[in-house]
Amino acid sequence: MINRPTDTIRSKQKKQAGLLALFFLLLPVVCGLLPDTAFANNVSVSNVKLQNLDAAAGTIEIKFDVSWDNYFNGTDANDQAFFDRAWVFAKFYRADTGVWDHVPLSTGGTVAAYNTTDKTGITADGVGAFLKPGANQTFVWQYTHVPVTLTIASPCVVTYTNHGLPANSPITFSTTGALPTGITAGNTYYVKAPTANTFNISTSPGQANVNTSGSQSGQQRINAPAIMFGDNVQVKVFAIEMVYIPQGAFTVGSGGTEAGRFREGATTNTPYEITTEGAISIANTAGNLWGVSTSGNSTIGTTGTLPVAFPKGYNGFFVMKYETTQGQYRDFLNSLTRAQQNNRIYTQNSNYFTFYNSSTTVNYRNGIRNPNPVPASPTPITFGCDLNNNGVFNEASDGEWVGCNYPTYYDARAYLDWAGLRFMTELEFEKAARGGGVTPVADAYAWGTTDVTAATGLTDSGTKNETVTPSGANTAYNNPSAIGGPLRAGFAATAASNRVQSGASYYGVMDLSGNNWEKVISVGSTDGRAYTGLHGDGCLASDGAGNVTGWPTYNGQGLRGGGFYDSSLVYQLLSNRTNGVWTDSGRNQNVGFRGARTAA
Ligand SMILES: [Ca+2]
Ligand SMILES: [Ca+2]
Ligand SMILES: [Ca+2]
Repeated sequence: MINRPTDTIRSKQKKQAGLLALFFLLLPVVCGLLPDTAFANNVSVSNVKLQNLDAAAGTIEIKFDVSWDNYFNGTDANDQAFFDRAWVFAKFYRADTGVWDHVPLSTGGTVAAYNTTDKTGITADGVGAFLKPGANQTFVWQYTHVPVTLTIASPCVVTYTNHGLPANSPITFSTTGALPTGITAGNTYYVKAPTANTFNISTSPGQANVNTSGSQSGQQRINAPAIMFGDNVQVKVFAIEMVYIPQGAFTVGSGGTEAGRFREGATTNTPYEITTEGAISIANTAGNLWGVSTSGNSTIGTTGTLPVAFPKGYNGFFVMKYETTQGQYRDFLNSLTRAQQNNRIYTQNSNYFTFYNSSTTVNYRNGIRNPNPVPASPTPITFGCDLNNNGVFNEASDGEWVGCNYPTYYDARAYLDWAGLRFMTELEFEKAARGGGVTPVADAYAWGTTDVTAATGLTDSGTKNETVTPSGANTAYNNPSAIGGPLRAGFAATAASNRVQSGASYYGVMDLSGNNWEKVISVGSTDGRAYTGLHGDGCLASDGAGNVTGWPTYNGQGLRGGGFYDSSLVYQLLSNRTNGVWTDSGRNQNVGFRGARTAA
């Protein structure tokens, strides 16, 4: 079977370049290239450079290498190929505004437009790209295009954080989808009533506000210089390892004894086969999707319809190979404004652990920490990982590879919007775990069997090599005192481990059973069923909120897979729906998340 790599995930490289110098030299200017702090990460991005500035076109290339261990592929029981890719996206920083913004990607470099056969390339929305390992890859960044958000309102409000545009600045708009009614792509508009992060627009200087109506889609962009010659610009390239889950039929529910499990209507315990991305009827009648519980958190909810747009897992999709790690969440926080950061953490107190108030003690192995001192607002905080609690950030044993517990639903929603991803649904969770075309094993874990070996101790705590004792353990539960929190994402995989030993799903997705419970979109609630699976655009609201159209409130959330803290292993069974509906907006030491993306 597929051996899963042992490490996580995050990677970044930072490159500073004076673009005026670039313009004259037409060469990358290397200044301030950071050491590769992502050593031993599974995915590594390195040698990030800015090159080939074209001032007339307003473009510049971002060049980088991306690599990871144990690049794999296989064929599932539906005879469909699956494999891993890196989801790569970039952020840029303007020293004049002090803000990190998302880089909209264009073709023209070595990375072509997304190819539906190979599942590589820049996605149609320009938010990022799925890539194979390779050196000297290049994106084109059209730096005159800045992602913004528009309201559909009277007047229309444009949100562009720290835009710096004075009143009456001429601007145009473009889109990867559709602009709302009232704004025409390419027409000239004028900035009106600017605040730090927003403005209205008019069709002539000083004239009436433009109002918007109807609907919008895709990424909206303002065509104004994102960078100016002579600006000090930094670019970070992020990579997240993802697994492609191919199109094909699969089964939900196992026919076992799991709480709340799915079954086919009008049967006692027959698993239900998902054979379409079309609408699915939810009813306790033959041929329809139903569940064994109609009350509490394990409920299937009311009779109804799962609309066409709800991601059902029949069509192909990508899912993150690992739970979001603490290092990834740290990197996310470190690219936000202070106002955004403040809503994505629990405490701003100096020296405190970020997710836990009134303590300089590590709680349940979340080592994300505030510096000492925290700067006065509005200066952004630079967070670090400090699991070993010595006040020195991002050391080799500071746990940045550990699954990130404690984020709220809204924290996860913001992270996924920022990363250009989306939540997975609980149907996709079962597909990613069980595999397409696979006959369910009653009461199986994500690794496909009912066998389980619980971890009781830690080795190399907090490091990239962290593993557990006894040898062969593939999950933890009941919060073992010698562990005390979630483990390194993918902790059980070694170069020699098989699927059961590594705790891997059918497709090689790690820790779907156990470590942290995972936030999914629920089939059991009205709010969840309204989810349409649109992707994040890389940009957050000025208060740090994820703002993708159609993503539910926390009432649309479910939890799957169980966690280290639970007193029983039954929650880790892949069809367990004890918390299939989870209407909680708070933080929990036992809950994390991961992202997904629809594969066209
Ligand atoms: Ca430390
Ligand atoms: Ca998990
Ligand atoms: Ca957004």
